[in-house]
Amino acid sequence: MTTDLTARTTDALRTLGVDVDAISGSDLDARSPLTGQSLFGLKADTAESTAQAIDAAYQAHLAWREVPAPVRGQTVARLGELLTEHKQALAELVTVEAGKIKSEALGEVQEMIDICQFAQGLSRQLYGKTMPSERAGHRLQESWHPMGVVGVISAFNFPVAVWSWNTALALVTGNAVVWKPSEATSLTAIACTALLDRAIADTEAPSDLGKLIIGDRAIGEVLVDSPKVAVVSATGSTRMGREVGPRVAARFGRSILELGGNNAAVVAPSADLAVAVPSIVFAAAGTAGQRCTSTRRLIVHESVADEVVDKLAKAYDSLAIGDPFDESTLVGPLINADSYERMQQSLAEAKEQGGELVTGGDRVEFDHAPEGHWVKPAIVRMPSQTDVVMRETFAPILYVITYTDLAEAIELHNAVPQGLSSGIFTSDQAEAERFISAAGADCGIVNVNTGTSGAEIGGAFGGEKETGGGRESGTDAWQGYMRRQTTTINYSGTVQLAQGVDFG
Ligand code: UN1
Repeated sequence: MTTDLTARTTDALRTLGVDVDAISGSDLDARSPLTGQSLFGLKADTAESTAQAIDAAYQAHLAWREVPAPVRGQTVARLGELLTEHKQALAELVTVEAGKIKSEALGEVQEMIDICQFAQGLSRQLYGKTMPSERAGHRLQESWHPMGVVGVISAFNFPVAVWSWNTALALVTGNAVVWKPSEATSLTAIACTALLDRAIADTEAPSDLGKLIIGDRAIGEVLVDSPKVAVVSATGSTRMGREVGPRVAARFGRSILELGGNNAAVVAPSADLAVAVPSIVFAAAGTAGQRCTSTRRLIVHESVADEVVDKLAKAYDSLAIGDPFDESTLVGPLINADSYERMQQSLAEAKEQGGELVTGGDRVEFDHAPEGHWVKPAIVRMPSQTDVVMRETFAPILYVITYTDLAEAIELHNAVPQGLSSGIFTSDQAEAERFISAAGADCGIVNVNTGTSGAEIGGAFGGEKETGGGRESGTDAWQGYMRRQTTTINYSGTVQLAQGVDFG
């Protein structure tokens, strides 16, 4: 299996324009959760080569910031074209390295194409406001300028889309990017960088606009601490964000944090279960529960709880678990053994805290991949929102708790420290409105009759509280990659001070 997978991966890399011999080395293993084994060895970066990459990106940005934004948009548009052309090959690498099923891997690449198109449109819409001045013959305006170098730290679970959200916006807004991907997904990162380099060459943009650094946290620290990196956009655990956020803040850098979620779906008595159940199954068990937006808590009205749990359990029992390359598979492997261990640990704690396992939780073993870690997605009924429920376990566990009235559901919903994504399933409009109102769910994403995962790129993506407060992708998230400049222009030929101040 590993030999086949190595050959398949090498083919995909070549199709994507990667010089496989040039990346080979012995510093780091490229692994696949499909086998749990190493595919081949890679070269890694050092603190020194990271500092060089930052310097090169900084120099590239100096030229790039003077290129008109709509022209910058052409480079990103070209990246979108190359992604469209290479969609299959890149999705194949996403499956190999992150273990995503084919359809989700293709969806992730589609998300990249979408953001490139969005960013190109945006390149003509980096609007600044003009405000009326209180002084005669004066104009007051805001304009937006590039920040410099944007450092992107990304996680294994969206190995390519999260980079593209940041990179597409950072590039059209006139920045250069230095990317530190998860060590688990170096190959997809190498492939994306090859495509970006091609887009840069095809559009005659500065060659060092998109640098990649491969390796462990030590090189990430160089990125986080470098005063040349104006913005650090980091996706990962809240624990990681607790380190990155204060370190960037200590040097007055800007950070965009997309951290842990503990997303809940509320199921009201009036919910259309034909919509609710499949939506919850996708959000909770899809991607093997490894999205930051995965549904981890089900807050269900007591009058429908048994029926909903029963329907979910039936759906869970029919989920095809296995090789993500197989079209019929819906649940692929967990990323590694640690992830499996953490899931087992949480299930044991849930039991100690009064939980009752409804279904799932056991390992599914395949002869061809003894070191792979597949699990049956689990549903656990909990007596209340205990400690284990308050915490994000990055695996397919759905904790079920019941409520009696909507106010209680909202209270339970908001009681966790994280605030990324939420959803309510209801046919009662007043209830839906209440849930999305200021007095409702406290997340960055609040859906109605739609699951917590699978957001479109057009909306700003991110969450509150321990999720970190950052926003990426749609609407005005581009402002996170630019500095705002306020300008007063005096064309009156006289001196007039604001606020009516008289200075002789
Ligand atoms: C993530 O898991 O870090 O909304 C991002 C979603 C995807 C992005 C998830 N569009 O589930």
